[in-house]
Amino acid sequence: HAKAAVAPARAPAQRSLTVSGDPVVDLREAIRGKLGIVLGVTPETARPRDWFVATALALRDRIAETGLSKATQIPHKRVYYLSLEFLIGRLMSDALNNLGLTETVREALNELGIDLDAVQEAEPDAALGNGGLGRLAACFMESMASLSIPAIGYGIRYDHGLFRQSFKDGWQQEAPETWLAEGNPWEFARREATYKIGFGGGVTMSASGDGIARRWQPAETVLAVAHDVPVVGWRGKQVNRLRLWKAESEAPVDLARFNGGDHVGAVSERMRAEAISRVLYPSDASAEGQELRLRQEYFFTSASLQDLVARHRNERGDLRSLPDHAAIQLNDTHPAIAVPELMRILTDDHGLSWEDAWHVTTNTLHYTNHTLLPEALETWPVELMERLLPRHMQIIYLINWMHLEEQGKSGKGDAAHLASVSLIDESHGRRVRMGHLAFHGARRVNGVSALHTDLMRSTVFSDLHALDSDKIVNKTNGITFRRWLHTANPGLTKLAVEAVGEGVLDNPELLTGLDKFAQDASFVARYRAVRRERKEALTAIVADRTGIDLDPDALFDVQVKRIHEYKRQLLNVIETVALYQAIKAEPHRNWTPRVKIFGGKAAPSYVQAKLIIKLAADVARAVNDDPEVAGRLKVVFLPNYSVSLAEAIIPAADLSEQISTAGLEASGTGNMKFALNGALTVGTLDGANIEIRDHVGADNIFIFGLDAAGVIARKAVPGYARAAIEASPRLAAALDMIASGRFSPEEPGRFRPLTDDLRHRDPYLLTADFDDYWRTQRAIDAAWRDSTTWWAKAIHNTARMAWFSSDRSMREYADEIWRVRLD
Ligand code: GL9
Repeated sequence: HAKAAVAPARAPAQRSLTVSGDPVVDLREAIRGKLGIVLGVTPETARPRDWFVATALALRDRIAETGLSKATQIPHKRVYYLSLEFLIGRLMSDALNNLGLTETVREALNELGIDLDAVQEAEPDAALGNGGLGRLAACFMESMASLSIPAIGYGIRYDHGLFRQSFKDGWQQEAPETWLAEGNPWEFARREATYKIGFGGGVTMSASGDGIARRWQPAETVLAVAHDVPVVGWRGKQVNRLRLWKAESEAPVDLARFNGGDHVGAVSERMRAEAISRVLYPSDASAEGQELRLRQEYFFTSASLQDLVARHRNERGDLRSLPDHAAIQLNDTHPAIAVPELMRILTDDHGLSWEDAWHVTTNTLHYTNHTLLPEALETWPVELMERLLPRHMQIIYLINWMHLEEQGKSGKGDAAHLASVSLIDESHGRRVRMGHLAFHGARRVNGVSALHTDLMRSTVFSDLHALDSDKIVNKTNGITFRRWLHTANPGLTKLAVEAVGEGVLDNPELLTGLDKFAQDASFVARYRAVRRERKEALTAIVADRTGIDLDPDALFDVQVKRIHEYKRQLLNVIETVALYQAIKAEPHRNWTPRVKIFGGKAAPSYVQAKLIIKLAADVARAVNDDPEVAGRLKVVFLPNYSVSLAEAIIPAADLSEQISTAGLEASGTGNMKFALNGALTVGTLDGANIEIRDHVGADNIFIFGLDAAGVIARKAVPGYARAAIEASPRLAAALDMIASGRFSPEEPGRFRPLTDDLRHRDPYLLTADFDDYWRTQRAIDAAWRDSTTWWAKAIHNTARMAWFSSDRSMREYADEIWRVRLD
């Protein structure tokens, strides 16, 4: 699909890369040169993949030139964003858009007979994350570069990102993802930045001055080798880096074993080392507690801290000034081992006193919590920590002892309080609570929406919060408009520029100027035409990937996100079944034609989530094959949801499903992307939905169901699920139809685990919210038929979403958490 110019058409001439004085000619020749000299192919034999690599390399030269001109200046303070996940997706559209080179490169490729869109399609997604948490880290990196905040993101260079999803008879199949199979043209390998990461072994003690020096003697060492991916800010002003660590072995082959004939054993140590950066764990919002995961967490945290400590020593010398020049953000608890690791580096390796080291640590580290789901709160068995990280376990014990002593001194030494604030959970075997550790070691702790932050204060962290009520702050999530408006929806961006001026590209607050066009017939017509074009493009993708034909005139009702019980895709499927029954009962009523679009991956071990996908697929088959509902209802499950697919789906959506059980979705960020692109939201009062309602206005969003307090109250009522089903004949009928095997005639009992669970437990309160959801959906049907009102609401959504820019989030972090000055 067309990616029109929204940025300045041509970039200013570049210094040493300027040869002819004409940027199109220079880029054309640069690309041709990369093709021949680097890839060794001719334009005639080059595959789309070769064109992508050649174009990326030509762009990388230009990015490196911008980045290097700044590299000599030492910034006053840097932000270090530590994250086990960066769901960055494709990088070419970001680079082109932010450098203002989209049209220049399009022309350059055109002159070579090549279409830029096809080249962009050849780029694999860098899926180094599972979902919202990893995508947030990617948006934040882009915004920091755009705001010229000096920042380095630290993570793992996984050989295999999130698995590829396909379907076999409606069941999810997982295949390895291979984004690195042909190398990564964006990255720079930095072997000079290689660090040793220890595991296991023991701790030796020796007399030292007036005390005892402890030193960790690891049994095993793995190398962490830096690979830098440039992150270009808007208008190319600043280039930051994402530094991803690759695990390597010190001894690539054991020659003695090899010569002795043990050819496989000779490389076993290497395999064990390299396993650390081999694959992304595909679990989301659940902690699986495997040893390899702890090894990954410590590996990237230690490498990152060693790297930033070395940089600080080079630039400033004294480590006691680290908090003045570095702010470290821990993205969830995955890097929480940073607390004892920084203490270890500062005391054992660099000789700081415990007091000085604790001061440095607790003034440099900050922690973001992304979920309160109990199954997602990381804890590690003390026994495993002692075996893998013996020195860290000692340090944690000492931190905890001092922390609990402090409680005693301030008169809060009762056992229940101590058990609640302790870094060690003694109730389920002995386990280290990583959330408590991160909380205690951080200067600021933040939640990701107003509601979520309030719940942090009142539930999981309430006792720790009471000890220091300034520590928890809210930082509502955001999304980068460069990707989620400018490049995903160039038509809407062009329309906005024409209506309110070019300045909207730099200052999204100007979007509010669109409000006054909400009733303007010619503007509305163009806004609708943009949506129509995106819906046609999505219709083509759906036909290509599923063989299902959609009608672009129907209401496109979309739920795309990880499949999880608390996100309640099942509620949407049950409503679909109820609608199917209603249409069949009264086929001649004036039904609003709807297309229900689902997308998302289930963790491979999450049995219930996979069964929900299968139900959606089976319902889709029955509905789509039934001539009686043709033209009124279609159901699609789009395989292999990804960042690049999201960029095609979101601008084509009319309705955005954000229907989690209130209190359980910490924020959501997909909700923001849809509303910005003008989809109306049907949602619960959960996460950032509440703040979206506050910004777009209650008349421009469809809110239903229990709020967070209502959820807690309802769960206290015995037999609440059974009562709700008895009170709702429509819900009962839909559940009966699913339970009867109507959608799975070859295996009638297939969905009983789902329906039985709803009847007897329903922990996510689908039954409580069903009737209100149904009513709201029917109100949405009516609203769609009143098209003047519908499109006015849509335009109000686009106009009022500016606050959800991740630039706003990053400014708030910079001011209130990191204390870095912005120019
Ligand atoms: C999440 C929350 O569930 C989301 O509500 C939130 O928007 C994001 C970003 O703050 O973080 N926490 C979490 O563990 N995930 C989130 O999406 N899960 C994944 O990333 C898969």
